[in-house]
Amino acid sequence: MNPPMLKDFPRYPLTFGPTHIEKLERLSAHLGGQVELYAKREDCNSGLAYGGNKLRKLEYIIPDALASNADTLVSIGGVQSNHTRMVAAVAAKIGMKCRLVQESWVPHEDAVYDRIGNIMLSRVMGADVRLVDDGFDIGIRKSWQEAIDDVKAKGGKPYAIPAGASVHKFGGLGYVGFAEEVREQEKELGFSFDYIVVCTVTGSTHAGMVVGFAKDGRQRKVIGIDASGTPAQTKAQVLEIARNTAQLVKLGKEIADDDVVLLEDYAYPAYGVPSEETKEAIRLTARLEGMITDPVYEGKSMQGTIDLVKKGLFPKGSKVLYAHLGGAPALNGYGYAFRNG
Ligand code: 5PA
Repeated sequence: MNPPMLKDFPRYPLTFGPTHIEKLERLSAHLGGQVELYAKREDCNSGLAYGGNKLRKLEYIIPDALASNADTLVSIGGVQSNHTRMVAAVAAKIGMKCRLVQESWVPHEDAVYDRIGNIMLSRVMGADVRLVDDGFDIGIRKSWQEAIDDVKAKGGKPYAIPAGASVHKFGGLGYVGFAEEVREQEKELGFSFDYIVVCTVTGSTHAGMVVGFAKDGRQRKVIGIDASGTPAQTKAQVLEIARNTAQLVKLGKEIADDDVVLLEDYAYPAYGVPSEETKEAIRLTARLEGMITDPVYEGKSMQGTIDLVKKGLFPKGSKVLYAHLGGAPALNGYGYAFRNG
């Protein structure tokens, strides 16, 4: 059943159901034990090609795709995009074709970067994968428009899904549902989370959470960790999606500029390129918790989480929920960086 805020929207189930919340006991203790860290495992949310945050969003987009009588899902991302892998999986599951534009968003060289991990999975699932030489940009892209036109020219019926499923009219709904789900789980746990940490790039994950948590006044407790390296554009996109989504779900409250908290300190040196500190955060989380994060997104938000605990940003006794949004397949593209562990 849909949560109350989403009762008016059709949902096509792609996930197992509510995602598990687990305490990161050893990581919390390692960081001094003053703050309790928990992870909500969006990375294990489905049997579709390793799952991840895009499935929550696509659950509210696919009914529209089916109603449009399309036969081809068309989407876009970087070479190691998790989002395009998820679109390929969903297309396979619902029996549609899939056309993917994979741009050169990441200044990263690894001999097999375009052969393994996410892009390999998309190819295995039968997507028509096209590599394009354009650089990083979270906005609407010419290459994507051209792919849509090309599908049409060849007699197909495209259904267009933008980068990260974010600036789609229903792109923010899935993570409104996340907030509603957390509220239900908090009743069972017997406590509420003081902060929620989320990795932010194309914006609809963060935006949906802002709207969902605005219902109980916690939107500023959602701490976005920018991994785009273009935080002004990302913040503007989060705000726009949050405002559109608030209208759609009839939130009945305005979303203020300051409701979007986006920390810019962890995206360096560039989108898709891990810093030494990001790599350290990935190793630490893997060695203390057996939990795998990636160099593009979740490793950066984990680095941010660890740094904020160390700096004392979270008051003593705080309960912090780290949203683990998936992305581990991309780790394969960084074999050289982790060649010694
Ligand atoms: C992505 C996105 P948003 O794009 O909704 O802000 O989510 C950021 C994010 N964590 C966080 C993981 C594992 C992600 O994959 N990935 C994009 C992709 O193409 O994969 C949209 C950029």
